[in-house]
Amino acid sequence: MRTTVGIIGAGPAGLLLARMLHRAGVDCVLLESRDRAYVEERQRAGTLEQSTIDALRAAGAHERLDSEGMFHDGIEIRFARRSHRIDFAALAPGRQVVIHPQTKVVQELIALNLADGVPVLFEARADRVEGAEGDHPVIRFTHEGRQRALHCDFVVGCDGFHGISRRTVPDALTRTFSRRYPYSWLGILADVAPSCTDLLYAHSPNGFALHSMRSSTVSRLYLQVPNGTDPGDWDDERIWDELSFRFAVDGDWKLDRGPITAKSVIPMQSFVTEPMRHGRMFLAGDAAHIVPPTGAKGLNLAVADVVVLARALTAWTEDGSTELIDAYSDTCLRRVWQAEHFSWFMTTTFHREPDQTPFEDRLQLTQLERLTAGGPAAAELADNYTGLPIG
Ligand code: RFL
Ligand code: PHB
Repeated sequence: MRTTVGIIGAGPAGLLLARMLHRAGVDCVLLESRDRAYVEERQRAGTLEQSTIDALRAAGAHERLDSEGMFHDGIEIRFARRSHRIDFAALAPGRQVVIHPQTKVVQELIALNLADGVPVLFEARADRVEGAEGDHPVIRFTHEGRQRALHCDFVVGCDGFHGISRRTVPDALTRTFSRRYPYSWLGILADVAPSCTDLLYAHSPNGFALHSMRSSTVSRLYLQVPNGTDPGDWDDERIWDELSFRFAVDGDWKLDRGPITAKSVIPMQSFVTEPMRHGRMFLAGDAAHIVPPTGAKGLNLAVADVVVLARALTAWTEDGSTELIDAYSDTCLRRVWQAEHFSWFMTTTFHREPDQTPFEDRLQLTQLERLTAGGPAAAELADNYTGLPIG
């Protein structure tokens, strides 16, 4: 099998890249280790920033986004029993975020790619990439029990944090940066109308909580829990009680409860590998970097990477130019580090360290006062949350 661009991984990064390349007339093949149903149902991100909205619209992958997405002009922040709004309309004019589940983005992109005849091979596991240093890289993969080869001009590793692409690069040629946080999130889906209008981020004496949503009848909520927590130790009543405590404000607001339909524990980690290129293999999305979900940046970064890469690969295909390809890693990493910083900042401002001191409590509250006072700190938060332009 032969193609111009061999893409490993049909998450949002791989699927959007395939869509953009196909529309630009660049031939590609997408290999995905899981089956279609698994990929379409995997619960992940919820919030898309302005540049992601723009990218999905430009790629003609916006039908469900525009008809089902819940657009928001702000977020709510709670601490010390008081509620504050970060008003994007005033602080970052013209920029919004939309709550639109990753499952729907992935479903729409799969349908569009298949309808266009883009080869998306499910249950096709890439085993290794060979010859990335030369002009003819090959992806060795297993499909329907057979070993196969995909010969390419370029390989793009969009295979997520646990994929094989990153491991292809010799250790001596990369530098990695990482941080593990001493807490995780317990995430739930519940059949109940959201009790908030905007996304709600809460700092409390018991740690962080987040109220998000999936529709007008389904809520998505998260609680900070210690690493190693077993979701089985948290029955529904205990989860709702703890969420109610962490969101509590003075006044008559209350958290509505409903049946919990899914429960999982999510670790928190920051990670970056540099550079995001090895010869003719590029890394994009979670394969190259991950962020703790507090800043809602992971999927947005994945989209920004592939927008930059699609442009570069299209230019190469059209006239052989390598300027954009050569700039890919540096262009993306500038934006990646901005998002890494923002995600770390949001995480450490809202979460409680296991051995947190009263002094650190006061520092967090002081930071939150600054963020919600409407001045430059609020403007910076709005700017980062709604997302930087794609370079
Ligand atoms: P993905 O989505 O992990 O897709 C990688 C794909 O590669 C496949 N694969 C392979 N295929 C073939 N051969 C192999 N050897 C392979 N190895 C792996 C996998 O099966 C998979 O299909 O990476 P991608 O495309 O880079 O997308 C990244 C996003 O999924 C991720 O950053 C976000 O979900 C992060 N995230 C959020 N991002 C946001 O922008 N906004 C949010 O609100 C947000 N909330 C979240 C999140 C992530 C969360 N979790 C569960 C980590 C909330 C949560 C709870
Ligand atoms: C979500 O809706 O899943 C979500 C929203 C905002 C975040 C993280 C997750 O920061």
